[in-house]
Amino acid sequence: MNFHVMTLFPEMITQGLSASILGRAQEKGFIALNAVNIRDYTLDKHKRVDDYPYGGGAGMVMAAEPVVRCCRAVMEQIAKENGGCPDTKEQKKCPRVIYLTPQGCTFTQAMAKELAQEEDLIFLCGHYEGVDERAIEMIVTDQVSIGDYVLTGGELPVMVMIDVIARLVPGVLNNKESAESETFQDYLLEYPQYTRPEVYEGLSVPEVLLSGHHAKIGEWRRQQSILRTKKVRPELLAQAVKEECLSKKEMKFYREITGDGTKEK
Ligand code: 6GU
Repeated sequence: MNFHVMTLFPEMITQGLSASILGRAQEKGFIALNAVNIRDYTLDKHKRVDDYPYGGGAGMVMAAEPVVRCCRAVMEQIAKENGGCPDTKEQKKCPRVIYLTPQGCTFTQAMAKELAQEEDLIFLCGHYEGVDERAIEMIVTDQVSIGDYVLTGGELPVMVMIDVIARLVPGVLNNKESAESETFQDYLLEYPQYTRPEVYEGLSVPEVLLSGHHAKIGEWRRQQSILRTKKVRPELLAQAVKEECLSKKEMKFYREITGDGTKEK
């Protein structure tokens, strides 16, 4: 899968995604990262990419021209790489162009799963007070935010999105890592983990984990997930119940801890 990022700070993207699992995934060719500098596409003689907002107000606005020209160049590059066969006149579908903005829909695991099906994704990182609306109208297919807070630009959000999407691409995680990738699948948070030593500064590992009794361990872990989700994300647990993600036994446990006897059958 190919990630194309249009930004004023390409080195921030390449460096930020070069370590650990995503670094390895690039080396092995499971994903490719193409960070493109929007400034390379300005026609301004002083290489400016921003200007004052019409109507006044604080800050600067990224001009439409460099953004649109940059996007067209990336699209052409993708078309060239995909359309190697001159015999087939087959029309490739246009890649999605995602604008990172606090004005977008909130990014979710479900959205990531859908985007992970694409062969190419183009991201536009805004800066200053935003991007000229005409550029957004012309090139953008999706507007995405990563949460209800304001960042200085789209670079950190795009790294978050690429990390989440990339780990869903086959080959990026090894089997062991991918087995652990089920969080949010059934609306429950992960259970607590422990490793050696058995006692650390007087704190012991829960007895059940040392028992070797796999069914009991599995049951305990699910209960811990339910307890944790109830404590910090009660709305997620409500979803889990609503979508019938809990077993009969787990529903009994749920009613015990919530004191909800109304659904007793
Ligand atoms: Cl995508 N961009 C900026 N600048 N701030 C954000 C955001 C995006 N998502 C949450 N806050």
